[in-house]
Amino acid sequence: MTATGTTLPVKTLVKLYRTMATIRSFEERVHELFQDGELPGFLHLCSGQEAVAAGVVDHLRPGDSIASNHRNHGHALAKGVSAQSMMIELYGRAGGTNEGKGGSMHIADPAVGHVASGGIVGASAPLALGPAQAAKLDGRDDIAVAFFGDGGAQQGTVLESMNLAAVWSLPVVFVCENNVFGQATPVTYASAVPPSERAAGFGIPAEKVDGQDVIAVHEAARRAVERARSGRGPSYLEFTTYSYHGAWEGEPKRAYRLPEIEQEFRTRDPLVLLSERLAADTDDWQAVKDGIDDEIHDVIEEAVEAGRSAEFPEVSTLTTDVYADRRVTVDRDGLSSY
Ligand SMILES: Cc1ncc(C[n+]2csc(CCOP(=O)(O)OP(=O)(O)O)c2C)c(N)n1
Repeated sequence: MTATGTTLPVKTLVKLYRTMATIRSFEERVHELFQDGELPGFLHLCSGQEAVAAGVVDHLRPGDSIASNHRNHGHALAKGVSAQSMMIELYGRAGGTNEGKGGSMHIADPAVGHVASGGIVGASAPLALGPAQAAKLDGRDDIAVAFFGDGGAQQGTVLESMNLAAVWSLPVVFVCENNVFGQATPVTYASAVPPSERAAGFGIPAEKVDGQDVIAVHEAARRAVERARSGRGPSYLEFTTYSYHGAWEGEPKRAYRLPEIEQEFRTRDPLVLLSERLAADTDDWQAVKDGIDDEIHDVIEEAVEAGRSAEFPEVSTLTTDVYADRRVTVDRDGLSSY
């Protein structure tokens, strides 16, 4: 059955709902745990932005790669990183995606094609070029996606990557999540033109799309992914969206976030929009939705229990799997001097 006004089958919409609801549940639970003082670290939640992760990543295959930024939980969950291994990582425990040594901002799992995330704003773009170039050199039709924000879009690294991707005709999709602010700076204060308009300067096709509407995201992403996969080079997608929890957890003042801007996005919440659509197109959506929500609730609670009960990493593992200066020695108290 095809949903009204789109070529997407209902089963695809239900899958997109499941992905978005998983991300929302994960993020809202992380928010509570941080408020309760249970989770350490620096957390950037993506509640409100779920449609971008779900709609883009739905087109990707296991061999495709993503590189993400500090607001990375949604991208990782959509790409198939397990909620449990992510939650263990947020608790800083062994068995997490990065063995408890990376924390929220560094979640990655190359086994499912999530090559890297990080707190260096604008770093995802050059990181995505690596797997894209490798795929091209190997003659594979795998592609890579770089996720970055409207702040990241201003970075030279992103612009240089766009240029190189165009020169080498790499299979990359640049995805700018324009959530209005880069920390407290409105995008209109930081960017001379909407970020996607710069793509024309590199000969890269671009679209600016409603990031609250997962169907619109999905359709734009399909065009960009097909272009990359068929060897026609990079594309740039700018999705307008909003972060409900602001820039980071524990951010002291959010007065810069005008209620009317927030309200505009909240009234067009991506999960609500899709849910209304499914209710109109199917007879039993409420029952299906309740079942999905219950399953997700259990998955997230199991992940929290796994995080709580996992052990902290052994001190002896402190310098494994990380770039470490050979002159640093480790003793029982942690790092000793050079
Ligand atoms: C290279 C670099 N410059 C500055 C920062 C500080 N910083 C952290 S998050 C952030 C804003 C990022 O905004 P955006 O890319 O729009 O992502 P958002 O947080 O809005 O999702 C900045 C400037 C950083 N981490 N890295």
